[in-house]
Amino acid sequence: MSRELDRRLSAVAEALELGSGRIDPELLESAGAITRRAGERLGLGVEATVVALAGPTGAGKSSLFNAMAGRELVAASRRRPTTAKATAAVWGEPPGPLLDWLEVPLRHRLEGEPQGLVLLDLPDFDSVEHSHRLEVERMIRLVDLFVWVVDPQKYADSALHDRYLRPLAAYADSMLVVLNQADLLDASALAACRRDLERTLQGDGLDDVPVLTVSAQTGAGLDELHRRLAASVARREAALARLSSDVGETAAALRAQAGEGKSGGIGRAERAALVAALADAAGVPTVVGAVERAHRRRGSLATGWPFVRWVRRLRPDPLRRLRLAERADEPDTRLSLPAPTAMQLAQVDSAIRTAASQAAGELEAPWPGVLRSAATAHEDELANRLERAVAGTKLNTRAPLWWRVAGLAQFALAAVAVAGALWLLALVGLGYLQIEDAVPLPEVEGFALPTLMLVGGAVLGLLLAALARLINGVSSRRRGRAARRALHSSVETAARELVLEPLENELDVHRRLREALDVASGGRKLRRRASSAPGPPPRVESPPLAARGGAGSRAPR
Ligand SMILES: Nc1nc2c(ncn2[C@@H]2O[C@H](COP(=O)(O)OP(=O)(O)OP(=O)(O)O)[C@@H](O)[C@H]2O)c(=O)[nH]1
Ligand SMILES: [Mg+2]
Repeated sequence: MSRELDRRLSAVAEALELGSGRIDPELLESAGAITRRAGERLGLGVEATVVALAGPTGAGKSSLFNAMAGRELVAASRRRPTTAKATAAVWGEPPGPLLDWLEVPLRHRLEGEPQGLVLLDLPDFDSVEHSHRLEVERMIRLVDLFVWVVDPQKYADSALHDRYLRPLAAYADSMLVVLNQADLLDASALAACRRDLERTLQGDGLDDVPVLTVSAQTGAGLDELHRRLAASVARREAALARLSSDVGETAAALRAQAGEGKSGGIGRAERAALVAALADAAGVPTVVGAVERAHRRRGSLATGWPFVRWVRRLRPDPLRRLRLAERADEPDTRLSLPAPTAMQLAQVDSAIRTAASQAAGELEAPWPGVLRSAATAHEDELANRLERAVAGTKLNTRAPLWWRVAGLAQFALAAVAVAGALWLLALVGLGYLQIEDAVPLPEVEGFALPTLMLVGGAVLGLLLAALARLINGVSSRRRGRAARRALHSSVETAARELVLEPLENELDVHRRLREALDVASGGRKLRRRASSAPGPPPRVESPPLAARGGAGSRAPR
């Protein structure tokens, strides 16, 4: 049982770590305090069982304490309130460290059975003395068994039921209710009183808690109380049962924050929409356009008709203008892509939020918010990261081999045309000198060779340029598509690192948190919740259990 409790405590510790920064910090803090205390109590061993006598003033706690001890250890009187400090009666060797941990300085050692019982006489919780109440609530967090001592007048006291019993319903296994001063009633009145008390306890969600009727004055019923306490001490399970309830309640409170709904996931559509929005904002369409135009421009410079190439040269290279050309030399130069528009930024934001809410699925608060913050945590870095993604993408700007061949052919055809032109010019000069007949004029199929050279060179050059232009048009689009694919994959990597992985990480945290809390609750929660009807569900953060005073101000859910 102790090993099982250890396992559940580790699970709570893991849950606290996972929940840190995600779920209600106040809840985490009180859960941390409860588990720390549980670890401490477990570390002090279960050889001793700490039983506290708690109840309203004048119920007879001190009288009962003395009666159990068989000696007048503490003062019991008509003065209200009487007891101000907790006192311990210890049967057998006093467990020093445990009593130190309980911070009980007043200790009495008793001989006899049951060895290992540490009985505490507590102050009242309902007197004018605020310190009494604080002391009671401090002890309630620490002891292994509560014996609630009531009397025929005060058994239905609302402070007792509202502030203590009902909120502690999860600790039913660690409780006993003693109706003291039984000697003041006759048998039928006592039975009626007891029935009424039991009904009230049922309303508190404490149906299974044993009720004993005793008289500290006459000693009636004390044997039964003694027997029960002795049995509990002998089993050495009271501390573990109490701690188990602590851990179960803590786990249930934390589990409520992990929600019941199923988380979603990040589907292909959200991923694609996100990448598309990011690519758009990163200027991918601009770059793709530049790749296409640069290819056409370079192609026409390499293969176009040589006599008009200079026109192309007048316009700048689109890739160079974006500072995307020759990136290998200076990979860190800033690109000069246009900044994203407000519309593009809004689309990125909306795509991120859609992905986050898709990931959240049916999860309840705080998880949609947690996921949204995770997804948007790196929004500031996005612009830079996207620019680097674009700049770092390898774009194919190599000149195809055929450009060289076509370029040489264009050069040759231009040379032929120029030669033809010069020849014709020379003929004109000779004609002017009236000696053209001195040089024979070769003809081909009836056409003069120089004319043929000029016209043929020019026409073939233009045809070649037109054909090359056609081919370059097709391949520029192909290069554009390849560039888009490469850029999208770079943008997707950035999206994964800055948006999707943080989201997946949170989903993983949530899954592990639930698993840890399922281990931590150890199956107790469901059983108890089911049986505690018709009363309200136990308040986990009830004042006596909260780690700090004032924690009762928080709504339980
Ligand atoms: N008749 C009768 N009187 C009792 C019994 N138990 C206690 N008393 C009396 O009730 C009065 C209060 O008893 P205490 O033991 O001081 O009560 P307490 O619960 O310790 O009170 P605080 O210390 O003020 O919280 C005393 O006068 C007791 O004598 C009982 O069983 N029968
Ligand atoms: Mg007392």
